[in-house]
Amino acid sequence: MEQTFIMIKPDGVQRGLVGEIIGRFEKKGFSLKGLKLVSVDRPFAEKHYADLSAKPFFSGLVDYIISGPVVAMVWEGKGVVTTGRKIIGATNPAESAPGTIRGDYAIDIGRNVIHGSDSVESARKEIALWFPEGTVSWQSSAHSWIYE
Ligand code: DAT
Ligand code: MG
Repeated sequence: MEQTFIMIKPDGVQRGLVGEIIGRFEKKGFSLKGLKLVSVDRPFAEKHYADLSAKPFFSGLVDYIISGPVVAMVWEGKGVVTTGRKIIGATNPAESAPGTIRGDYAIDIGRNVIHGSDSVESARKEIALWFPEGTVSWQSSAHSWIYE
């Protein structure tokens, strides 16, 4: 089944939003397959955001991601990449709809609380980068109550 990489950024951890964010993915019906609290160094953060290395905000973005621990997660479920992005909301919180994580909990684009993979291919790469040790294979006992 489809998987996505979700990361609660340092501001989300510092602001005590970890439980709230995990709860939203859990209550939707997605399954948690990997979870860790980790501080990453500059080369690692630069690798995660390599596609954005030419952007003027790149070094500020990397400074932000390495400014404190982050919660790295793998979530699984039907359509989880696209639906995960909807749960997260638009990149700029000024444009994120209320009810989304960024719409409810963020104001500035450079403090937008959470990352989610933008495609199945990015998810595959990001999961390989953040979880080289692999993830956990299990199926929720609620599976048949969530999927028809
Ligand atoms: P997203 O995180 O929604 O996938 P992205 O991949 O385009 O967005 O950019 C990664 C992060 O970089 C984003 O969460 C916040 C920051 N960012 C993006 N565009 C920015 C901009 N114009 N100014 C400042 N920071 C920006
Ligand atoms: Mg992105």
